Amino acid sequence: MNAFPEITKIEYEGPETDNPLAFRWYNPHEMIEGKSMQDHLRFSVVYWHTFRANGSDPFGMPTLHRPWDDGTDSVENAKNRARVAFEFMEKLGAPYYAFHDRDVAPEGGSFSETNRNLDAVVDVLAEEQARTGIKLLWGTANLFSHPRFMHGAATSPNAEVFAYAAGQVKKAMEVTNRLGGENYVFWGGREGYMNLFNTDIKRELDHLGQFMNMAVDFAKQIGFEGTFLIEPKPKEPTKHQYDSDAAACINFLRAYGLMDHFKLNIETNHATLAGHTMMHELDYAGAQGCLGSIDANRGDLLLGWDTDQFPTNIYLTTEVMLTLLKYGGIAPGGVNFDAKVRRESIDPVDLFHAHIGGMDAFARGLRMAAAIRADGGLDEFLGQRYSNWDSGLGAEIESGKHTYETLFEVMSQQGDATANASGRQEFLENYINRFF
Ligand code: XUL
Ligand code: CO
Repeated sequence: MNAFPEITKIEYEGPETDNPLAFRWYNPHEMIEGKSMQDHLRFSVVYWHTFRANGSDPFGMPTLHRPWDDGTDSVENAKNRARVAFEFMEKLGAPYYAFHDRDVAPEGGSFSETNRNLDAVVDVLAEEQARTGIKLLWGTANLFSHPRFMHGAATSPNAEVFAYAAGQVKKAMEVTNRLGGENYVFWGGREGYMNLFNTDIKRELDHLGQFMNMAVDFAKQIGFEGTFLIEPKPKEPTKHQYDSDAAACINFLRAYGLMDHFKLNIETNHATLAGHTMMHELDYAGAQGCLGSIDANRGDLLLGWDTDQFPTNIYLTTEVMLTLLKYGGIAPGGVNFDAKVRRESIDPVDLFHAHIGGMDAFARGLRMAAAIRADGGLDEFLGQRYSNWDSGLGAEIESGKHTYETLFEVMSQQGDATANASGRQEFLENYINRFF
């Protein structure tokens, strides 16, 4: 393959370089906190945006016409595209990729023909993985594009659609397992509702719980040892998705006995659509032991939908990396660029600019987060802020020695709680800015 003849391997050249096709901050083998940047970040390229997005939007036709794509839905074209994808990832130096079943191979005339198409392209993916050493971060099934899923997949009122979806996930899990995928993702594209007058929430959630438990059983059967991930998103395409945010997902996992088998794949633009920050979603998931992987992108403050832009804001990436480091890193998850070039960025080289920018923004965030941690000011402040829980009454409460009655007694004797200390938010914001 030589789809990008003018591009050679993207190398680290350092902050002083003026080469736009080089990394200024991402130096894969440089050690930070005792681990290489490559192992901290575990960058992953997504197949659906980078190799399937055509630039169309609700107002306009495709703008991205790739020279390697013959414009047909043939299996041959899909195989060729797979080889181009690996040339791109190899030149970029991304160690991982992720795909939906329908990104890589075309839908056939029947369930079985679709599966045969998939197997034919997966042969090429396996060959290319072996040739390049690039690995599969996660696989997933597209249970939202085809009209059969208009009312949902696992939450469809049509039992046969549930059955189709189950069969499709079985196949996608087998393929993920064959390719050594380290995780398997469920993003419930149409698992939600548009109108409560036609929806039985309880029955739909029970079906979704049953569907996920079937995945756990099947993983045991085929020896798939990767992590299952649910990807929260509050809306789009449905008005209200059941997996609306980290808290809703974790409640669902607890309710259906899935906490030992699932973690979350947290996406920046989904967090903001849910009215949260990315840092909030990561910290909440981490606190519950559910931080699995991230879909790295950003939205646009002025637009209310999932624009999936590449992350370039180093304040955001610093917050993300601070939180990932706090919970011991992201492996076996990764930093997966669920992001697309804009429809006006029509040249293949724009795919390189986009990914280089995202990787450098995260590498810089990692460096900044490590510097903040090395300085220790935040930890010191937190330790101080909660220190009255370390001894005396606080320690007694934490260890379970007290009840409402004993605490009523304590306050009756004491008369009031001791005075509060300042939260020092402005001081801390200024402190963080010192590192930029
Ligand atoms: C949709 C989204 C998906 C998932 C995988 O908003 O993020 O691409 O990441 O299905
Ligand atoms: Co995503």
